[in-house]
Amino acid sequence: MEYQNIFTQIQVRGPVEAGIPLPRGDDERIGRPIYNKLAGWVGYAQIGPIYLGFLGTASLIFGTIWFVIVGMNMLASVGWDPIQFIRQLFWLALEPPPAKYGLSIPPLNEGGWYIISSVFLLASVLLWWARVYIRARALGLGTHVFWAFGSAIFLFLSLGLFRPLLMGSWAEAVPYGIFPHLDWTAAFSIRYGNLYYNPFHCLSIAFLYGSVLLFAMHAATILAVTRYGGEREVEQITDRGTASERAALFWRWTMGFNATMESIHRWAWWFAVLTPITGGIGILLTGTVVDNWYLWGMKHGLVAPLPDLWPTVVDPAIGG
Ligand code: 07D
Repeated sequence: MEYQNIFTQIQVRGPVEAGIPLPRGDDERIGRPIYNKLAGWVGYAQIGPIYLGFLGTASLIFGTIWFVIVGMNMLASVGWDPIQFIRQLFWLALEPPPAKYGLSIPPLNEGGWYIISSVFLLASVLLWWARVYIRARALGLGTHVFWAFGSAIFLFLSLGLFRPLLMGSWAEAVPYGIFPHLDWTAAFSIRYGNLYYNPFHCLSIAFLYGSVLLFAMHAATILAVTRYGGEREVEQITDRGTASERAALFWRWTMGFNATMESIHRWAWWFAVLTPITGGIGILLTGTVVDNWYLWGMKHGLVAPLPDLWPTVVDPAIGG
């Protein structure tokens, strides 16, 4: 078999494995493992068994309840017509309550369903988060994935819980719907004077794009040295050979400095985690501490004053 390491990988198929024995008191892993060629093209060819346990099962049930409440409300909004539901799906939404209800509980059809479904979504996400922690500990791993997921949950909660609480209104939360949540994002930016001038939005973008750059550099470097065993990254940290030596040399020659087989993952983790952390800070400041990021930017010398090219134009809305 020809080994072309950008597109293909060798599919390893031995006897199916269940993984290490689990601690006492844990549930059984479920599902009979199978081999799948498609899965083998993108990852490992074996699918299952999966560990669901109490937290996983509860999380899926709560997540499904959220999903069904949102779907049923969307269906109700098109008069229970399944054809219109499918045709308009991308435009349909379950909206948060109107501002007049503040933080009180509104009637079901005016945001009540939104609040109820949000409680289920919150429970589902937090249960999954706990599951990630417990599964990592059961395998004797560090809790890095748990903390990274936690940073995403911080942004999710900043948008849907912390900021609405700080603003005193559930109306500030994000609608559930494909285009409606995008419209909300655009409207939020305009309402607060253009989010581009929010320095934490800038930082978040820097970490987001930085993550992409690091991901591409790391992936390309490792693929380039797989012929020397470079994808066996952990062994390469301690038992250094041609692969990691050459990868390091490549970067030291091209940019004068190189990460190590270990530190590159630290860089990647921090860049990824700082994207939603800085983002969440930016969201919490918007409308609470800063009302208009454009005016804020003018005041702090972030926005360059427009060049005086034409005679002053009088705003027709003001008259004169
Ligand atoms: C959203 C949080 C984690 C999510 C979780 C989800 C489930 C259920 C259900 C499968 C991603 C839990 C839920 C699991 C799933 C089912 C059924 C993480 C999230 C835990 N922006 N912008 C960012 C850029 C503009 C705006 C971040 C770029 C405009 C707002 C990021 C541009 C306007 C917000 C970013 C650009 C605007 C952001 C997000 C360019 C109007 C945010 C980081 C080139 C469109 C968010 C501070 C992230 C934020 C955010 C990038 C432009 C508005 C860096 C590149 C000017 C309102 N923007 N943006 O990781 O943090 O998200 O802002 O133009 O709230 Mg922006």
